[in-house]
Amino acid sequence: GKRVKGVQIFRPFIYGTTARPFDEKTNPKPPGVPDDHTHSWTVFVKGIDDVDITYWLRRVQFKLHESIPNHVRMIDGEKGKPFTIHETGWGEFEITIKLYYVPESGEKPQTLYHHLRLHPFGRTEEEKETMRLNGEVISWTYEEQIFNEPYEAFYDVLTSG
Ligand code: SLL
Repeated sequence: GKRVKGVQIFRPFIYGTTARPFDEKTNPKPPGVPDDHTHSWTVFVKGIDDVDITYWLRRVQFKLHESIPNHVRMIDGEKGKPFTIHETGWGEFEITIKLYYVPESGEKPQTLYHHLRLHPFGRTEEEKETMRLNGEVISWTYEEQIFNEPYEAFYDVLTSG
């Protein structure tokens, strides 16, 4: 196919993790979760305000720490749903996130790295205290996917939404 010359298409998305400490009142530990697990967490890739992104992103591979059973997970896109994994654990580590685009795009997969945060962090004590009080550690990155001179068929997909 032909490429649309001189055109760049930007699509915003968010990736990252949200973690919550187990707590009898606010986040009780489900049965079967190992004793040494201290947190529940999710890792995700999604559109801003949960807008659908599956028309350009086909699937996402999450590579978790090797200590986690079945640590390489492939998630296929479901329209309007985030690409997400829910887990429990005790430690922080780097997650490898590989984006697979729809076939019309002709794009190679792209890899992102994200550090799972379980413990409150920030530049100031105030930022940490806010996370502590909210009972939630949010580590999100806002990103923009750039499609450079997309193929015509893909350009139609990107712009017909
Ligand atoms: C650390 N370098 O020592 C890191 C490794 C690994 C975290 C953290 C296991 C979960 C499970 C888990 O939380 N691993 O057993 O499913 O802090």
